[in-house]
Amino acid sequence: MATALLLAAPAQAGTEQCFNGAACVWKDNTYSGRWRGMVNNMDDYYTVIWSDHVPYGNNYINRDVSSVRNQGVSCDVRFHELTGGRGEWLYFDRVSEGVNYQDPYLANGGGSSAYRGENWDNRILSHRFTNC
Ligand SMILES: [Ca+2]
Ligand SMILES: [Ca+2]
Repeated sequence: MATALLLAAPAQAGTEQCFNGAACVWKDNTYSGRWRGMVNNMDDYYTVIWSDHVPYGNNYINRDVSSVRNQGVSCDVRFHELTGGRGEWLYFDRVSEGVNYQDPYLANGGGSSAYRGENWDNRILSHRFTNC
């Protein structure tokens, strides 16, 4: 029954939440949990709220990112372990390149930088668009 199907449909989730031009981050693995899409460079995730923030508790991304996607249209992105684009980083191409543009599980590394093999779960604190 159509009405029941509509009511049962889950809220938009996963990579469909991400939008063109944005670097997207999720709190949990496999693009789930709280998320944020960002079209500008961000210096400090401790000061950036989740897109679906709720009016209680801690609304900030903090050091909680577990999966990422670069849906940048014209830029690649580097996710950094420290604020202000400092420290080690992971490199993701733009989604149009078809490979290396997202990772559902950062605990086993990801991206294409020299640090890709490290545990990146709950480690990212800033990002920089690059190669635009
Ligand atoms: Ca997390
Ligand atoms: Ca991974």
